[in-house]
Amino acid sequence: MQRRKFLKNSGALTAGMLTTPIIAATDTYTNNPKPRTNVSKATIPIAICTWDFGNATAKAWEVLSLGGSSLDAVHQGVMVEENNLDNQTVGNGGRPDRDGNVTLDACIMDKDANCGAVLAIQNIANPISVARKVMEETPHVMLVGKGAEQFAYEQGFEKTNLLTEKSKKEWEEWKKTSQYKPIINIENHDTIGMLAIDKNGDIAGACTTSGMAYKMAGRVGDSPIIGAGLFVDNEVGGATATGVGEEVVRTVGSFLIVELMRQGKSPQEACEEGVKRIIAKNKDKQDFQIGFIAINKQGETGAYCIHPGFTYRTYTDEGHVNNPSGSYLKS
Ligand code: SD4
Repeated sequence: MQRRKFLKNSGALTAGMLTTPIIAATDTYTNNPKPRTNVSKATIPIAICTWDFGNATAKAWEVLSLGGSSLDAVHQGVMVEENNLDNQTVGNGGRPDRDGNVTLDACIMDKDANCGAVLAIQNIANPISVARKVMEETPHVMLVGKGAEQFAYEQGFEKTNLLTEKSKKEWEEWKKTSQYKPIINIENHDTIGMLAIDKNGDIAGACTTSGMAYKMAGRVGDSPIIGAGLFVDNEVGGATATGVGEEVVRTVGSFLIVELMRQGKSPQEACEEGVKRIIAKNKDKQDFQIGFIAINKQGETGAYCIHPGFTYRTYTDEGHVNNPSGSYLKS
């Protein structure tokens, strides 16, 4: 199995940016808030993302370091991967479904719990931008398929052929031996989920993917589902997921991680518990990959992933915290 990197990229200190402890706001949902104590000094602004996407966090960092909002940071950050034709699991150049159509999923969520999503959209290179338009220009949260595409054209997005020659050739090869069966492919998971806190301490997140390669037409995973692939509560923190979306949807994974943080767990503890709950519900399955990343209001981060065969990976910071393009964690 080719080893993949599961990354936690941290935008961090540069000149003029102070580390300011952010005190968790009082929890308005319970009478017994448990803000974490004894946390290390917060480092904000900060941007983290799944996998090995240093260029994406560098872009997010650029926005944050100029005083931009966490919403703009995650939006522009994940767009780097949507536009990266070498990334065959996100945006333009993504692998198609089993019928040869590239269908994309994305969602975005801001500090005020505004959110927008597009599901199974075709012919649009930047689904995250359409998701943001859904959030900002419509009273809705989700638009799907043809409706999402139509909305995108109305908003001025261009029709783009997303199937690159490379992805087309690979799909044609796949058809020769696959017997046209959707596969739970374990090594084609490079969805980008990104979380950021800006200089005001406000949190936002974004998640975008072409989903599983050669999926059944119409299949949607967790990535565009608020609560599953992404969740932000500006009083507590944010989380986003990568891996087999069906498992994340079943456990409402990102919402779960944020709720665990609300109850007092650190982002790392919350990510680990989220993954372990999924494992516990899948004792008979040994062949899937799930990962979560999280940040809390104080600027602490966490990341946890399992790989096929249930090898747990606890990731440790490699220490590049002063590098805007991020510290990262390896499998
Ligand atoms: C999905 N969660 O569609 C996505 C796949 C993924 O990296 O994470 N790929 O199920």
